[in-house]
Amino acid sequence: MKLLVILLFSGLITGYRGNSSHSLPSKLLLVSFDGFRADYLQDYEFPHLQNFIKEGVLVEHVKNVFITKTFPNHYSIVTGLYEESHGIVANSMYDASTKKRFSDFDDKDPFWWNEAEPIWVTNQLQENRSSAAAMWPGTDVPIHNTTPSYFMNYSSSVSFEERLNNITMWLMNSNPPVTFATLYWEEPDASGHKYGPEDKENMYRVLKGIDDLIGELVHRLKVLGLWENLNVIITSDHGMTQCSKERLINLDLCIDNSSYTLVDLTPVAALLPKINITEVYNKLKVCDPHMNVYLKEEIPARFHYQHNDRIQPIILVADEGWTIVLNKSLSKLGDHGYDNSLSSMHPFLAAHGPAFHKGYKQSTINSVDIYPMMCHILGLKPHPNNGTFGHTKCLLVDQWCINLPEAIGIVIGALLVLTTLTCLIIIMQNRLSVPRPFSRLQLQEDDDDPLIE
Ligand SMILES: *[C@@H]1O[C@H](CO)[C@@H](O)[C@H](O)[C@H]1NC(C)=O
Ligand SMILES: *[C@@H]1O[C@H](CO)[C@@H](O)[C@H](O)[C@H]1NC(C)=O
Ligand SMILES: *[C@@H]1O[C@H](CO)[C@@H](O)[C@H](O)[C@H]1NC(C)=O
Ligand SMILES: *[C@@H]1O[C@H](CO)[C@@H](O)[C@H](O)[C@H]1NC(C)=O
Ligand SMILES: *[C@@H]1O[C@H](CO)[C@@H](O)[C@H](O)[C@H]1NC(C)=O
Ligand SMILES: *[C@@H]1O[C@H](CO)[C@@H](O)[C@H](O)[C@H]1NC(C)=O
Ligand SMILES: *[C@@H]1O[C@H](CO)[C@@H](O)[C@H](O)[C@H]1NC(C)=O
Ligand SMILES: CC(=O)N[C@H]1CO[C@H](CO)[C@@H](O)[C@@H]1O
Ligand SMILES: [Zn+2]
Repeated sequence: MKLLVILLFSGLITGYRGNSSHSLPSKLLLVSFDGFRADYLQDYEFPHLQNFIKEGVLVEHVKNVFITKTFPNHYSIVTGLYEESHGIVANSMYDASTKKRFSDFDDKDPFWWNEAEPIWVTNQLQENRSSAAAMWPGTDVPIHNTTPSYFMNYSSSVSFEERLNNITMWLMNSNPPVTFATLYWEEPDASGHKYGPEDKENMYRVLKGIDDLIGELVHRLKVLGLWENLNVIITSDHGMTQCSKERLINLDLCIDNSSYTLVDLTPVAALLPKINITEVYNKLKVCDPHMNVYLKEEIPARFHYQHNDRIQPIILVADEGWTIVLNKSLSKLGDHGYDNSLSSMHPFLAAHGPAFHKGYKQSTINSVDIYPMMCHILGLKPHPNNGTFGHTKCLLVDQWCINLPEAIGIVIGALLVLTTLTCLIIIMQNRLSVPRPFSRLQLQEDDDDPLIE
């Protein structure tokens, strides 16, 4: 009896101690391989990534935000906001009131980033938590006067190994602990631009290289004992589509370049007219059938790309695979930036760790849904955003979720069971009530037929 009490008691204590580790804040590493088009996963082999997915979750298509460029989409992932709401509306921007310019080579003025608060800043405002970044647009800028506690200035010449080494070192040995970390890599975007996604031979080689990096990442996390407890999201900012020298839109053939200031060129051009806007608009409107021309006020609502001073008075949106040029030849065979409803513009998302189910696949989410999911995992209160937490519930172990097909299945199943039961009951009732008249009849027959025998 005494032994039993002791056993029970010690069981309670160890159980309590063991599982109190759940109250430690969970950790999340967010990884982006720039320009990883969703259907590369179907068209090429990724043994390491597929192993990662087998033990985790996959979202096959992430609907990203317009314009489908690098800086705007990376900022939407970490803020949950459309571009018009976070203020990074292009890789090249101009602000008329301050006359400031922004480009991916000149991006360190906090002015551009301060319209939103990225998750690494929010995470650090919580007591005893820090953030770390092995690059990600904005992580080397003091946004709301805060950089991640550990970060690298952007430089494309730092190897993946060094980024991986340093981010894992920061995840292991820091006080207060790093609970949110980012890791960014320039490929397969750079090669996608250079060769075009239809160059299977070169893309095969490049994408095999990406899969090897994912293998290295998982191996490193296992060696360091981080694999089981760290949540890892692998995703991207946008896809890539094939361009061609046969599909050029030459603005110089339509309008004199002195009548506007060009803020951004292709595949979404941003123009600030120097003369009467209507005149510029009318010339561009008839310029080329493979390009939509919008006054700022008439940009389609589905783009969520209108309500910001950094969006210029006229934007031109090229059709998929078309390139807007200024009397020049084509410089790249692949590009992105197009309409975000095109599936070629979509990236994927895979995730692994204690927060995620194992072996679950979902067809789609929006890239703005990633932010509320990450806040949930980290136990942070999200800022107002354009994402929907419910869209990611099926990926998470601590959420109860029924997706639409499942719900329909359950309803149909229940109906089937009910009808079967009803039928059975009716049949049984008939069986139970029918035999009596029968037996009576038989009896009567028996009674009436003694003479036959
Ligand atoms: C923060 O960490 C320090 C040292 O690790 C500890 O003494 C303190 O209690 C922690 N504060 C909270 C609120 O957890
Ligand atoms: C990575 O860490 C090493 C060792 O601490 C350091 O010397 C190096 O500068 C770091 N690299 C970057 C890009 O910060
Ligand atoms: C980043 O660059 C700035 C200016 O060049 C320098 O002052 C700062 O120390 C660098 N930060 C890191 C983390 O390397
Ligand atoms: C286009 O460039 C060529 C030379 O490269 C020049 O001769 C021609 O005038 C230019 N056309 C326009 C419309 O600017
Ligand atoms: C406008 O076009 C002319 C010739 O076509 C060229 O010399 C000039 O650099 C262009 N200006 C701008 C701002 O591109
Ligand atoms: C711009 O031009 C249009 C017609 O070309 C004219 O109706 C309009 O009044 C002009 N607007 C300004 C501000 O000059
Ligand atoms: C996106 O979220 C922001 C912040 O809550 C809000 O101001 C904005 O209106 C939202 N945009 C849309 C299209 O709902
Ligand atoms: C029920 C449960 O999760 N138990 C775990 C509590 O923590 C210990 C030590 O971390 C684990 O070994 C138990 O499996
Ligand atoms: Zn990109």
